[in-house]
Amino acid sequence: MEIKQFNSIEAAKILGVNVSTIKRWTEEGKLECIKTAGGHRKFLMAHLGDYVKKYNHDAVKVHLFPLEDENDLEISYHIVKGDFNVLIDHVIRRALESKLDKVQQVLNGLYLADYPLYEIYDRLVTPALHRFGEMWVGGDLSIIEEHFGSQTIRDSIIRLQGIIKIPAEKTGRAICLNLSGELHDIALRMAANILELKGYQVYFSGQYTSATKVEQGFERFKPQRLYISSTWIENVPQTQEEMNRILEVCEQHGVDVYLGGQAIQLLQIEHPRIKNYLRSFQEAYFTA
Ligand code: B12
Repeated sequence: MEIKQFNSIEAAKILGVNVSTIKRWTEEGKLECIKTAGGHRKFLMAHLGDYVKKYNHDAVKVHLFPLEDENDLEISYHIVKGDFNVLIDHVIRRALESKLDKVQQVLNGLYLADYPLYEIYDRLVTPALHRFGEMWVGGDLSIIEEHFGSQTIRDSIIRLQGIIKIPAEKTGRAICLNLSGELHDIALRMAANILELKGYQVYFSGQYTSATKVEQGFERFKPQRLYISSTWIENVPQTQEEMNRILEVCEQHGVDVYLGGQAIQLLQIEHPRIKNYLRSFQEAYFTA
């Protein structure tokens, strides 16, 4: 069995204090540790657990999230170690139970542990959502469970937005939309968060935005960029017509277009205003 150990930096992250505080607590005997032959401190889960039980009420500013029990400590271990596969399983399980706070803990925890936002989206949220799709197709998930799960994840992404450090000074303006008939808006929400992080003023129009609304948005808010996410298209010719109209409006207003989502492949999208087809949130981050 693997023995779970933290170094001082990881222990500091979990307990929400500086490394120097960790050192002091070990010297005062408040926090137990193992000293390696090289003189480094190593902490077992049990050491941190004992500390939390004894001193958690002494207003420790817990950095990752409030540690209520052994399970929370276990999750914080996987966060600090970046065990995304374990975290995906945990998030799926908790989301299907509609345990918003538990899903939130993981997203907030990863962000506070300094994982880039795009990594949280590409390595945790996207695979979890894809898994819901597979489970649903495989008959392992009812439609209502899939709704519970995806809505819980959607809400936790919106809440995560609350702790993202957004630059006060704006570097640009972007409109984010889904085409008519589209309900899948989670990827778009994540793209919007990435843009906000990069200093964009985002106008989030979301599900069911038609070409007419885009034109009104351009006139009023004068964006430089338009982000379109398309996951599912019911009527391809109709959506193609709508896309053509949107691209015409972009041409008139000098707006650059960034596309994402699997259903985009169903459309003809050769156009000088289209700057990029984005396959990940990492790409969205580095092209923003
Ligand atoms: C959640 C979900 C729903 C929710 C949506 C809730 C919401 N508010 O979004 C609900 C329950 C409403 C729903 C409904 C339907 N859904 Co649905 N849904 C899903 C599910 C599980 C997750 C979708 C999602 O958010 N994916 C997460 C994103 C991050 O992944 P992605 O779309 O692959 O995007 C990647 C890239 O393309 C990129 N990206 C995407 N967009 C953008 C945008 C930008 C700007 C950037 C930078 C990047 C980017 O980022 C991702 C990274 O790789 C998928 C399963 C799946 N494989 O995705 C099915 C899935 C998309 N749904 C499907 C279907 C069939 C439907 C319905 C038709 C079901 C029905 N019969 O009613 C309806 C259609 C509703 C409609 N009118 O749109 C199918 C689509 C199959 C197809 N391609 O034809 C899927 C694939 C499930 C399946 N395996 O069959 N769904």
